[in-house]
Amino acid sequence: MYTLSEKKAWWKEAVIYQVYPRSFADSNGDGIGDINGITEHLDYLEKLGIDVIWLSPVYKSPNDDNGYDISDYRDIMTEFGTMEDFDRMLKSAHEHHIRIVMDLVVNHTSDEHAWFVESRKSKDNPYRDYYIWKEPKDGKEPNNWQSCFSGSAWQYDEETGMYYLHCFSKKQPDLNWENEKVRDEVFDMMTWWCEKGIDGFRMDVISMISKDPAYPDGEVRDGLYGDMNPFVCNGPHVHEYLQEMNRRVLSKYDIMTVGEAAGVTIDEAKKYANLEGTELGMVFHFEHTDGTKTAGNVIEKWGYEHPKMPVVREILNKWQIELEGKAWGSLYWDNHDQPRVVSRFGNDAPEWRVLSAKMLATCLHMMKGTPYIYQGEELGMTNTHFSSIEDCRDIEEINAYKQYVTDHKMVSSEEMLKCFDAVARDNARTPMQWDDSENAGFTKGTPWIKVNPNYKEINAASQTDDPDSVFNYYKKLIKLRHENPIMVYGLFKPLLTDNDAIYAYERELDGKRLVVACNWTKESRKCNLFDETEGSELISNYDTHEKGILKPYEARAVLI
Ligand code: TEU
Ligand code: CA
Repeated sequence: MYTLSEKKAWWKEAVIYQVYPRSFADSNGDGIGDINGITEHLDYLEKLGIDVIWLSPVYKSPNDDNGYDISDYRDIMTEFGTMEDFDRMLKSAHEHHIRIVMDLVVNHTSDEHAWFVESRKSKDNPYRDYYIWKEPKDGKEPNNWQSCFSGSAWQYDEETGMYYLHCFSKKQPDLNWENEKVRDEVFDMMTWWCEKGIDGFRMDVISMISKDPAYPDGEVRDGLYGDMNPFVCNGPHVHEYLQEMNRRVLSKYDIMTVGEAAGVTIDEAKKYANLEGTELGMVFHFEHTDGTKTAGNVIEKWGYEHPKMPVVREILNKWQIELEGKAWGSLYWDNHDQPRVVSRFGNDAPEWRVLSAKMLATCLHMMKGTPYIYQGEELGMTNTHFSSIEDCRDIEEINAYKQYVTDHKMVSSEEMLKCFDAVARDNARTPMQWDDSENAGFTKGTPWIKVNPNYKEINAASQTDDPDSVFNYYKKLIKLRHENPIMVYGLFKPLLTDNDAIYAYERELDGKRLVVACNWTKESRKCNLFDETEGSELISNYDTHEKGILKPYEARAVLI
């Protein structure tokens, strides 16, 4: 019999809700979401029942990458408000029994950060070694690495005739973590936020803070640049640095941490999120999201083929099984870098949207780990349509379009936009759909990015009081997690792994079994997992069931 094996922790029992402030709620009519907009909607989040908000970056930033390029870690982005607004939000969130987790972006800063402004001035500037500078090789870039946002990962700087590394945009120079002064600065800054009373950190690309010191060329996949990932992800000192961070900062506070671990393997995850707690609480992996994008791609990471359920299932089951007893996992479908789950893995046609959104929610929330909900996911918000590059706001899309369509003519505009409709990050960044008034109630001004035209059908106002809404289904899932330790701590066992339509598994704890089955297709399928005479149903997206059958997109969870 399986009994509790993990140490209990509040963040293992919590459900986390990600807010992307720019697109959440605009309180002053400038078209940009802001901190007061979040404060005004805490009642909504309390009603949903979430425990924690993960706040995408709100720090001072020139917004080359919507705040993931920070110019001052101890100040608030002008468009989002002031530190007083932040303090008020934090206090009010705590009064609503909601904790606040900050996004910690310390793989890189903005090129407008005071450290970088100094660093680029001269080779002997005291801040020079805060960043990664290399001499040209044969008059060119030090190696062939492609940045995550297209083009070379190296930027030549006239001032000193050297290149600096930027794994993301050229306005996001990478910090040099080998320099202990950098680590001191980062740990001081983290302590400053902890002292303010925040409840944790989501650490942006934390798996990338230690680079292979040889800086070798990478494999060329698109005919233009090389793949840097093997040399920047899970580098030689990353665990050492995180253990130091843990000793010096994290272990002193009752906070939660989640590392965004691009390129993480299961073996690496077991170290980052080890149950002894010497590094981080948990990590995000990308195998079921970015990892399933590669099938039949148009170019590099861009494609539009829908991943098949058995592929997704195999990945998720493998992570469930292998982390057991070794590390705590995180569960997510969506975030601000991913397309909308109902469009990607479900079916966003009007007749199936609600059913498939609920099915996917069931499938994820009944697994082992801490679940994350991305703003609008609880409404079944969908991908949008990009009719031209003018509709796009994300630097990743804009740069990729320039590289592959405009400059190198490797892909047609139609083909690229088709990829964007399927996987672009802006799908997640269209404004939150609050009601059916103009601009979905997001702003009284002109929104910084187009509102998804389906806001009249899909919005919070029409769902909060409708017992059959996606919103109330998520609310129920969250409540169930709070009431049923088996959902949090139960052992995961896969079921029906040969079935091409049904994703099924069970959880086990203290002699009880929780059986979960989800039909990922729009056809009825045979399923003999449930004996109608035994157990009690925790949740389903159908009111009535047919014996031996799962109806289209039907999901059931039964406690036996
Ligand atoms: O994302 C890291 C990352 O790997 C992303 O590039 C993501 O997987 C990719 O865009 C999907 O195609 C983090 C942040 O979440 C992202 O918003 C930032 O742009 C990036 O780091 C740089 O800070
Ligand atoms: Ca605003």
